Amino acid sequence: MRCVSRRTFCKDMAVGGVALGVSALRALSKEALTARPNIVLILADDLGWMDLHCQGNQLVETPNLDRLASQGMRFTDAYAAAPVCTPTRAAIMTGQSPARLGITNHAPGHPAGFAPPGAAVGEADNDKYLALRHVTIAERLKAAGYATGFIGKWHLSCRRGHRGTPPLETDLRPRRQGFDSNIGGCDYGGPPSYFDPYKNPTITDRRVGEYLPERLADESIAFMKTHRDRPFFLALWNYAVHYPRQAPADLLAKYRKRKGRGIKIQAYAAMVEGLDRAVGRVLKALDTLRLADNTLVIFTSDNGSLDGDNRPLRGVKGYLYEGGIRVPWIVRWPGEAKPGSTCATPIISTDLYPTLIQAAGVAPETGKVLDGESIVPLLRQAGGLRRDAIYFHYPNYAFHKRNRLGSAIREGRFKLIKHYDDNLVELYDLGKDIGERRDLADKLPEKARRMREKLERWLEQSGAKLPRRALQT
Ligand SMILES: [Ca+2]
Repeated sequence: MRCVSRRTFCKDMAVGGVALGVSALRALSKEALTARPNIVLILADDLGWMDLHCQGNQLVETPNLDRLASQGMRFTDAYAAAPVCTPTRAAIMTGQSPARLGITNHAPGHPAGFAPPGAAVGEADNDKYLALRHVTIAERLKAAGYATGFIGKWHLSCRRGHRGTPPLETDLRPRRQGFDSNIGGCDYGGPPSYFDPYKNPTITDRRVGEYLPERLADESIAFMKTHRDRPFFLALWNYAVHYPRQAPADLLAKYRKRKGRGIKIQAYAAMVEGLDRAVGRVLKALDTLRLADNTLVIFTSDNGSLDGDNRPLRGVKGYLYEGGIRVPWIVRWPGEAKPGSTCATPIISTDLYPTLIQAAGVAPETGKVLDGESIVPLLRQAGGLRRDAIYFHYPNYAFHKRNRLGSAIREGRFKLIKHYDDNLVELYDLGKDIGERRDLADKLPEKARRMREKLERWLEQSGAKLPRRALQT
């Protein structure tokens, strides 16, 4: 049951259902004896699975995140809950899937029923913000005594599309969802510029020339200093590496001549290292403040890359192919997660909520359906997960992309994508074909039928909203 290899992962999938009871009990008693860890949850925006050096990118340098991986566990088969921003962020905050939440596209998205010219199906209806009725991970941790700080991009308070009806956008920001403080979090999908002052109403003293990732690092360090004597939960949700593609001059110069596999756009590569540099300062501050040993650090991304070289993965942000949803995911938890280890069990954004609940020793949820599952047993190499599949639902059109509306299931090494325009499926063996080149739906019809039925059952149980027929003929 050790979480080290793909072979082990398949074993986990087969026997995980029987094994959890004992390990969960053991885990709880251990928590009762351990002081509550600080939690630093670092999210990158639009950072792809192949964008980091420790993920195999030979041309991009990310020494700080590489070091973080060497000090903790790197998940090779980690997924964003959605191929775009807002639904993944909602899933992280609630532990519920975008399908169940009814938040399936980036805010503000299109009006319900929207279909690009010639499309066969129109979009499912889609909520454009995270309603206050949801109990968030920040609210749970705050109630348990954590100091809670939000710094960066929120993108869960968008109000456009709900004009004229309450609530106000300002009433949907992080401070109304469990965070004591908020710097940067409002309805912005991305800054107009990373260097110039912009109208983010939560940053009132921006200085010309300041690089936003560095500023967010400064604010994170200040938050940790202020709360160093009590457990804290810091959500550092970077705006980088979302466009516009802007990086410090020295990094732009460094990458200007760099060409080859791993770099599609040089300014983007420079920006990835710019993010790494800023995150490195936050990690260094944890050392300086002597907090690192009792701090759980998680680094991941909200969806696949738009501007990176995603090879060998197929697709980009906005697609249900691996390039749209598979993301880097690193966890450093001294004394709990083995340094330099990797894990190939598929995990997904919705797992963060129950993971943090367990890590903090907070009482488990009652009366709430959680779609995620705690990955603490994987971190401790003490067992597998109960579930045998993870699911995706994207019944919307991404901006600037001609994606097909679909849903997907990953079960073991296989992945099936269902399309709503022609009602057909694609089936891939990711174990042999990570690039999703060989569709096996015709070759393995029985497997395809069974996985399709399982996916459809899950959609029904989740109350997923389905695409409509296109409005135009
Ligand atoms: Ca994003």
